[in-house]
Amino acid sequence: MDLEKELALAVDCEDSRVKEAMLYSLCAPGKRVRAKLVLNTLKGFGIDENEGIPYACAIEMVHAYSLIHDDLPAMDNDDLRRGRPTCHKAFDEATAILAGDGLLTEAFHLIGKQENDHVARVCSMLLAKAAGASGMILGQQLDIEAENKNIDFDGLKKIHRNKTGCLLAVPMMMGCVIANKDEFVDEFENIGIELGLAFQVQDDVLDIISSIEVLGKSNSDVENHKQTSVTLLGLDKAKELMETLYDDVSNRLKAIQGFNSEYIEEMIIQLKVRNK
Ligand code: GRG
Repeated sequence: MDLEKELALAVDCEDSRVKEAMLYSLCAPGKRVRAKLVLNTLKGFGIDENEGIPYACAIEMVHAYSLIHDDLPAMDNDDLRRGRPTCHKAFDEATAILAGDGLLTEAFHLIGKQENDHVARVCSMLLAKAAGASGMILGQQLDIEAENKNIDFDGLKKIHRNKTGCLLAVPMMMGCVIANKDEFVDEFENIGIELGLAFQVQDDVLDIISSIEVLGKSNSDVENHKQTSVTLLGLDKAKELMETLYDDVSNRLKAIQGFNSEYIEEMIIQLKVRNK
């Protein structure tokens, strides 16, 4: 299975400038963490990963939309993403807004086209909740409100949980539903939120220790006067916390009966040593 090919095919709409912009951002070189979490959850339950491809693509489409909109001048006003000019720089602002809207909407179109009604309904509900105004959108709003403010680490954790955690938890939750293991959804949600916190603390660390060339994106946090795990805890404590959180996620996954955690654990090993 070629995930990159599947992603390009997932954008199933008329040829247009907005489709070009959607593909430009979706197919830019990302780590595909969210897609791989769906596929590796399925493998952990002994299910063929191909069953999860449309759902994995839908999550990456929602993620790509969030990155396009987050980079806009009205938000973080960033010029570089995934090592390339941001969507509004490569196209124009109006097209970038539409490309984000298009990816979000087409993600749900893709899920709605799937044959298994129960899986499609529950997965679209879970994805909408994670990306919506009680999840990622709320996180983004809280993040904007926190600019120039002295929030504490609990305040920052709330932002991270919503902005990053929800969209990192939902792939594993959807994996449970696709695998017909709905009873595991709540446990994977809790684990995914912790994984999201580890991932975001690491992002804060990388923003300090890695160069813009390696990261392939600008660090607008300083310019936008945002608190991060590093400004609140210090670099060493933030690194320590990241390690502890990743280890805890691995241990919690290992403890799930009937689930082979080795595939996601392997991802965690790779995530721990990422430099972007
Ligand atoms: C604008 C609706 C809206 C939401 C914005 C996703 C997001 C919320 C903002 C992007 C900025 C940011 C630092 C978000 C935290 C989540 C995060 C670490 C995103 C980057 O994810 P990676 O590292 O990116 O998986 P790639 O490019 O590898 O897919």
